[in-house]
Amino acid sequence: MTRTLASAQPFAFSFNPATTALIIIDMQRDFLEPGGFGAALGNDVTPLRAIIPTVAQLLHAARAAGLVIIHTRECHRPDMSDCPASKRLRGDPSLRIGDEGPMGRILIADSQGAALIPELMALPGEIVLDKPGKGAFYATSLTDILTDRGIRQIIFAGVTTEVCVQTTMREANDRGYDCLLIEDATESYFPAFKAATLEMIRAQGAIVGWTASCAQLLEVLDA
Ligand code: C5J
Repeated sequence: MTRTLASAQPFAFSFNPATTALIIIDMQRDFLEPGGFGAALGNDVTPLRAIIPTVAQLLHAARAAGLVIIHTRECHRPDMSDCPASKRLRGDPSLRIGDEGPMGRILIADSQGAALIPELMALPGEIVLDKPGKGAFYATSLTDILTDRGIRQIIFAGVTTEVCVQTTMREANDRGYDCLLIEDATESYFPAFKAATLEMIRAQGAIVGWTASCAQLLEVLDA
């Protein structure tokens, strides 16, 4: 049955729980805990940790409503054959992708750092999608996963707003999905980048998609 989130911006967002997926982007220890990749790039992880309770609330509500749940992880194979040199060598981080850090090798699939944070572990039956890029459609089976399950609308949460979340939302929008980003369930290391991303997503008549708060969505999802 179609539900309408009348308070979404820039106008009402309609979705059917039976054809909607929740995609939680990269809520991994490497981005949210000290000693990971985000910190190695010089970032303070504290603002990202502040959204954990809201993402958990969203996840529980989505599970209760029977949405398809997909968790993504930005990470690479241990042999790093899926990590271009341009990505590994970019900038001057204190630890590069593949280097040994306090949580194992940075952004490598089997390391502790690449794992989802304990507060947001996937349940059996939920999809955990490893992706080598910023966008979750690049070099993954996400298109097949969504098509097989009849998904038409996608609700997004996770980190970081202007990098992996925005890239994936734009990829999804181009593929014909209606996309809603939950404002208080996404975060950036840079507050101005988050604010700009939310604005550019919903500008020009929802050119990339819609935004709403978690409480606004839950009012409709729980109804
Ligand atoms: C970044 C991400 N910021 N998950 N990754 O490098 O947004």
